[in-house]
Amino acid sequence: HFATVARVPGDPILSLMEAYRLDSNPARLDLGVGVYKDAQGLTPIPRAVKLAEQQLIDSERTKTYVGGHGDAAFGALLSELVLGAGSALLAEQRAGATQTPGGTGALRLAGDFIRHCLPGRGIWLSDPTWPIHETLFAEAGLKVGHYPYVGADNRLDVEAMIAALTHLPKGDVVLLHACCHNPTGFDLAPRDWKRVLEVVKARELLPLIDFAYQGFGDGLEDDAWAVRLFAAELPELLITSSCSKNFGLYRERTGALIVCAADAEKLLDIRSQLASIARNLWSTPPAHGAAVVAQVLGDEALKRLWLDELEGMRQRVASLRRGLVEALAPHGLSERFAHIAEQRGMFSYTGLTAVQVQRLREEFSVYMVGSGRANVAGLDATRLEQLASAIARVCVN
Ligand code: PLP
Ligand code: TYF
Repeated sequence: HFATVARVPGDPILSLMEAYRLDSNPARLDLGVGVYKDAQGLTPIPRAVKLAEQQLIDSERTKTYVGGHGDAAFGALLSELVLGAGSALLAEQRAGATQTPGGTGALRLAGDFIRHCLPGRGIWLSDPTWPIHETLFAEAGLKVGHYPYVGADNRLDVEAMIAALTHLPKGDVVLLHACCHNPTGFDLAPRDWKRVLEVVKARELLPLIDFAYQGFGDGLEDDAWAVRLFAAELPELLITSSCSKNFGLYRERTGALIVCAADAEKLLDIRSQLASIARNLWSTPPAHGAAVVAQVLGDEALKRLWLDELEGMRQRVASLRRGLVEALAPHGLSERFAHIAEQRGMFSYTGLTAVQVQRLREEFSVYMVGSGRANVAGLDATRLEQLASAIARVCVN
């Protein structure tokens, strides 16, 4: 049976983790996979999460299945976090969350929903985007296309993006990154979002907004600005929300697909479809991470603690961005890399070429993705000069 099964390459981003582990150079730097790290290079469990887990151990009475849409308290609290506590959509019961295994599960559920319920619609991704977007929607059977996002000069090209969106087939789905664009770190400004919204309305596009880094850009509320603008201005919207980064729950696979519909009745139709699709994918979602999030968001003190910790992560990355640009100044490179301080979230499209990335790895044990994407959170303040010198070396010759 299995004789014809060939081997395929592993995930290039996750493989970097392994290569880094095997590197014995004490000066090695891991700027590869997109997980937050603290100054010690660890990916910590937030204290609020740990406390919530301890409370759950004591209070949990059953492990029986949760329903197809998952933990209802989690769904309600996460929807508020994303759409805003005073959201009219929530009051009108026009928006609802279906709990999924991480943001990836939410994306796959959205992909299958589009193929089942909106047949013939293509999905359009930014060029570049998170590589899993490319394969996941293709696997879900959708026709995948691209709109320009970052130009050859490694700058956000809003004009090219808008021009391309203007020509998309009416009714197609456009995937947008809510904030902290992966892999580039280049985010749309509010005026750009408003222009995108106008094109979405004119072409009757359906936005699918991937929200994997809420709290890592300009702050928890500011990062939701575009999502809330679209939710207020459009009758229909899909949002995939991930708790992996902002709650540090990566391996607990915690996220949701939030659907905004024209009215409460239509939302129920859509949710019946989502539960039916999810049944064939994972039946019911994993409970633990969602219970933790519900515990944190539902408790004043835990929520305050979590907000502080999240803000600490955000500020650490922002200060590392500024620090790296400063450290590049003595090498005459601060202007060339000024964009690193302007980008948002963990990732930076540095503008380094594949050859330079390879040299950084082979000669300096600095690990980043071949596209020139660096996870800035993998740095620490005492290593900025080391990295700046290495970058200077590969940029000069
Ligand atoms: N979307 C983007 C843009 C991401 O970078 C990630 C990262 O992991 C995800 C979705 C999926 O997150 P999760 O780990 O929650 O599946
Ligand atoms: O882009 C990243 O690094 C994160 C983590 O298959 C990730 O989003 C990378 C690859 C993958 C799953 C998660």
